[in-house]
Amino acid sequence: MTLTLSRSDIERLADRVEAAQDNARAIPKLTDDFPRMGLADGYAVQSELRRRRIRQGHRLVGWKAGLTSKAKMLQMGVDVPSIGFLMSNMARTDNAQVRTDDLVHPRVECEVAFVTKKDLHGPDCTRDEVLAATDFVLPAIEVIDSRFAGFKFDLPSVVADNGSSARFVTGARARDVADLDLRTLGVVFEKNGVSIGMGATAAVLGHPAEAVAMLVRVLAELDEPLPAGSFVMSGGITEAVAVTAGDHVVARYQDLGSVSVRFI
Ligand code: OOG
Ligand code: MG
Repeated sequence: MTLTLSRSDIERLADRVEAAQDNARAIPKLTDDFPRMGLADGYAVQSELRRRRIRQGHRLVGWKAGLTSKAKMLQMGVDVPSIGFLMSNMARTDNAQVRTDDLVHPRVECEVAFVTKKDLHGPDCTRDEVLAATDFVLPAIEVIDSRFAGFKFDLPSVVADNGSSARFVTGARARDVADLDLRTLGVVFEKNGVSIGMGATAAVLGHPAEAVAMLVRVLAELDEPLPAGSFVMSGGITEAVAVTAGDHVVARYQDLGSVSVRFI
């Protein structure tokens, strides 16, 4: 991947994204000022942001795949999957409260999360390798929050903003992939008791483990492995839905159980 940004531009853009994340303030998408920015530039800014978060004392717990379903690609107008990093301070337990004041314009997504028990790496990683390396899967909700005004962006900008990562919530029940057909699991997504979406896990690149394999292949381009014990979100099955304080969101999965989150 070739860069168009200089090292000082990468740092300047990381400053912008970091401030927008920390202050929950929307900024214009980065390509408005740097129209030649490409995907590699986006990942260079994201990697700089990851180094800063680690320096600040947060622990890298894993990674997320994003824009891995047609519903999400159509909603965001981006047709290439992407990845982002997940830090310890983004994690919330089942039915936790999430403060909306800390976020610009949060949205929720229902996703299957993987926890790995073997290292995965390399540009040829396959779905079967992912399944063999999976310790267990969990039902999850991702709370995304683009830092770009109007939740409008292009691929390089959203990658620089760490794939809109903000919070993630996991259900308590861990399941072995050998006991499930991970391709055909249904999910009903509800807000305040009303269905806001439903789908099946095949919506995610045909099989959610395919999204994890994609993520490992992108990590290989960044010279990063996916170590054993990593937590990985495989991407929203349905469209993301906006939430505000007072909302209660539940994802009810076939065979995986439910996971919920409350917004205050
Ligand atoms: C980018 C992040 C997408 C997913 O699950 O597809 C994502 C965005 O839509 O803001 O997390
Ligand atoms: Mg997501």
